[in-house]
Amino acid sequence: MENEKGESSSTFKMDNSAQERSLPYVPDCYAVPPSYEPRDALDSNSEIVPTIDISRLKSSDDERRGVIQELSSACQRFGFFQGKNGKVLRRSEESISRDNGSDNGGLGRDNLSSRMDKNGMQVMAVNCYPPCPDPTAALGLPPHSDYSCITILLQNLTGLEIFHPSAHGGSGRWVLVPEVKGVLKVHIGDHVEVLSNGLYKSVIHKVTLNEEKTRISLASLHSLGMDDKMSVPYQLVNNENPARYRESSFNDFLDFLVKNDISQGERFIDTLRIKD
Ligand SMILES: O=C(O)CCC(=O)C(=O)O
Repeated sequence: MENEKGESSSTFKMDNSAQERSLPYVPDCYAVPPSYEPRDALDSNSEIVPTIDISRLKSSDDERRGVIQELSSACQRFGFFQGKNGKVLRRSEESISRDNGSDNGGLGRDNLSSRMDKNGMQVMAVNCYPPCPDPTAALGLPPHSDYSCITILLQNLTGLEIFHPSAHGGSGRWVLVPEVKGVLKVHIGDHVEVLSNGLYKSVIHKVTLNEEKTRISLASLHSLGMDDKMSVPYQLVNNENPARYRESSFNDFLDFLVKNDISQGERFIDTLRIKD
């Protein structure tokens, strides 16, 4: 459809964004809603975000067991780690599933890897966050978790913050992920929280803006196929430990996105939780 000037309603207008117009203030449409007020102040001690040398997975059995323990602990506490020196995806994926149970059932290394190899998807997101005149008034991305098994991320500047749920006696705290050269950030996604029946946490994260510099991040999300259901493996379920999540697929997640506003804090994984 065209207006009286002959412009199509689908025409993408250039030179119209807040950045291109060099606005010295944050327009209302970008302002952070009150519901995003930090649940607690940012923790400036970024040292606590674990950096793990993945190449040690190729070392002796003892060394390897040590790395798997470190990965497991990071996935339980944060749902996040920084991986250096390795083929991060394959090796961390294998270690995460191995630590999580035997290799011969629904959740083991071979099972998850072969499902990923057969039908798995990789989605690449290239995010560009222009400088913001008032970084306290807007966010690059609102708090969310990823509907993937894992997400691997590369950033040119700091800005990524993860929520550390057990900090401060359980009230939680945002932690700024430090920029360490040559290191990839690995997020545990909703799929792995379900696969581990809640042992590993799908990390809630958000992106803050920089007053002077443009931030760019490359996020590679790895998940099962569109209709492939992720469920809690029967090996993890017994009378004391019932299944805590319903099964779901990527397509179910997309349906949820159509019907809900995740910018208002809605999380798909919350709809999967089975109440006691
Ligand atoms: O830019 C970042 O650091 C995070 C990107 C992200 O969370 C996403 O693409 O879902």
